[in-house]
Amino acid sequence: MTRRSAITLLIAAVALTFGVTACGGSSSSSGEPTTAATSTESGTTTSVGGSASGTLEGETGPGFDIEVKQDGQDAETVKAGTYTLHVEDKSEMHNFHLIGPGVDEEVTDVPFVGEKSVTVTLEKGTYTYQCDPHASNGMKGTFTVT
Ligand SMILES: [Cu+2]
Repeated sequence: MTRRSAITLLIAAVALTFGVTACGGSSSSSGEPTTAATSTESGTTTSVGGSASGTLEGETGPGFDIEVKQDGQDAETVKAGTYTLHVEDKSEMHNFHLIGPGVDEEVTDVPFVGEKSVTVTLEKGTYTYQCDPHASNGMKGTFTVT
């Protein structure tokens, strides 16, 4: 429960960050630089709340297909780090579940249709993404984190 809450907070934080960035185009009266969100990169490498080192795109449905892409290509090998995992769930009969070292995240559940983003920290090892009801029908895949 508490872990779920923490994740929800993380999502809220990410959404907030994106929201602020999206609105940052027009000049605000506060004069606060919009680059503030990225300034943490020069800080120490912290494991909590750090900026994501990349984005992974997950897709499940509408057919019996599930995939994870990075930079528009099938993710086969991914560098360890913190990622924003953006999932597009195109069917009410599939879900998107990522399982691997330190991660057991059902990003979207079966009835859900739409898009969701979560932050995941990937460690060295093999990660499996799957649709739980249809994993035994081959609706799953893996990528390696190095
Ligand atoms: Cu499925």
